[in-house]
Amino acid sequence: PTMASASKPPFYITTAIAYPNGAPHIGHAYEYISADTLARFKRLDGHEVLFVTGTDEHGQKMQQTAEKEGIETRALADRNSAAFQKLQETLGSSFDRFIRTTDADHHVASKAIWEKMAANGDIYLDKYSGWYSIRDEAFYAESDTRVLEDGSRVTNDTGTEVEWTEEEAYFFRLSAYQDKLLALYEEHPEFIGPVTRRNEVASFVRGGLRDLSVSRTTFDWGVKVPGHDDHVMYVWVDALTNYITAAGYPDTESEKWKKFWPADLHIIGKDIIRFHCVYWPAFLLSAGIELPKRVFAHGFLLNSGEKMSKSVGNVVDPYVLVEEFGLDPIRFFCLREVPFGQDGSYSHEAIVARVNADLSNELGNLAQRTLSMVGKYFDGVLPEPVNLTDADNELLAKADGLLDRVRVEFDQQAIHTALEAIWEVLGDTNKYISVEQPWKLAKTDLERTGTVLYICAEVVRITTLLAQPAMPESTGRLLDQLVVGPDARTFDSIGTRLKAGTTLPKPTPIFPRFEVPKD
Ligand code: ME8
Repeated sequence: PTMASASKPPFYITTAIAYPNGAPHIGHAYEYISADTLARFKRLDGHEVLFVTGTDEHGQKMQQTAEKEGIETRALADRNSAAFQKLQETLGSSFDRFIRTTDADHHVASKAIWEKMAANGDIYLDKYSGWYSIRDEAFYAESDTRVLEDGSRVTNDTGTEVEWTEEEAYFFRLSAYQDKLLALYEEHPEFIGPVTRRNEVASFVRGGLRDLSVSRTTFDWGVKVPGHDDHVMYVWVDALTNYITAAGYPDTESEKWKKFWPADLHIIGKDIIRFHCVYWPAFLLSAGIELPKRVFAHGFLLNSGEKMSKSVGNVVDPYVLVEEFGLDPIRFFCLREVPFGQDGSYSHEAIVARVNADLSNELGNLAQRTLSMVGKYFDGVLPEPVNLTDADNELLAKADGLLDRVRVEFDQQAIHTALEAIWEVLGDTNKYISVEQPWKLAKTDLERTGTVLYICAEVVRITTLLAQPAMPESTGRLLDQLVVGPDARTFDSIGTRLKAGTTLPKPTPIFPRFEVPKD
């Protein structure tokens, strides 16, 4: 966690923890980039942030995959968990902890919450018989499944295969929480975002809740149920618990716990809303633990409009994209192109179009023109702005007002509209520079030329500061060119101004243009 001013509350943000049963794909990368951007925004805005991500290593899917590969489950988990961590690092993710559910402290926390739920009378022993999807790690009512022509049975929702399961199991009294959950959605409408998701969850809960099977006895790869070594916890019980493990649970007297729990924001994908918005708050209510403030579900990333699948062969390796376009252009594309909370599509053409228009033209070109004219007409010394016109003041005021606008968007996880607002001001600045024409002014009025260039440089500084969460690396290089020091890059520096008289280095373009491929 980073240090921050005392006046702003700490901020705890998490991603889903991925199943490391295979290599990470672009969907995982999308979630990491988004959550990292939200975490970085809060840090730059003066909050002490705890950003947690990791891997969900237990359950039947992991054990089954390992058996197929002929290796120990632990070895599969180690290998793939490392691949997920490496992806995060490649994406520039600023996570504070990479939690693995096989970590010792996580087993302690999982047992502790289980014991609380049991002590509250919410856990009882019975027999489960019904359908289970190993792919989804989820139980399904028969009415939520159908039989295909080949005789196999799949879920209506996710299309994954289910198998008949009969075993002794502990159950969680989920049915007892229906009213409390409905009251939660009612009293805290902000608990689930986007809004449409809240309506879906509420109507699901209104339809009635059945008690949930929360332990398994037909395999043993999991957290052992306290006092009942022949049972392992249902993987979702321990998976969700990762969020409190990382905040220090069960040590509820610790600094960390007091500072960071309840979590401010769980970022997840739309396919796991029910687990996070129904089961998770019910477990916490049962255990007497405060509820997280908000769960936000992002959409799915589709390849040119099609769902990625191994059988279609269109699964995109995030490393290949980063290799081809560079990290920050990919981050920017994901964040700007896809309205956060909705599904999004990516294609080579769409990436090239977005990156060329917004990064290369609107920002890169503006910065490069401005800085090279400072070089050409002022020997690289930032000129003093004098006799500001209405147009100058108007543009500066827009840039100065951006932080407030962008903060409102970020607080609703509207990352795309936050970036849109920043780029709107860059658009205004590009119009301004083509109206003012400093390259012509330089022949007649050097003073006015200097003012125009100063204003442009100042807008570039402010917009670049605000774009840092999305593109940490390239904005850093651009701020270097503006001689904005490391201590002047947090958002409280937005209210300052570039110092006239500063010598700027010879600029180099930050955002290359891409060609549309022939095929
Ligand atoms: O669900 N586009 O793990 P997971 C965008 N272990 N997001 C996607 C995606 C896509 N194409 N495919 C998957 C799990 N995701 C559980 C989570 S949390 C306590 C346990 C998202 O590896 C998905 O929605 O299947 C989820 O948020 C994350 O990637 C991990 O998915």
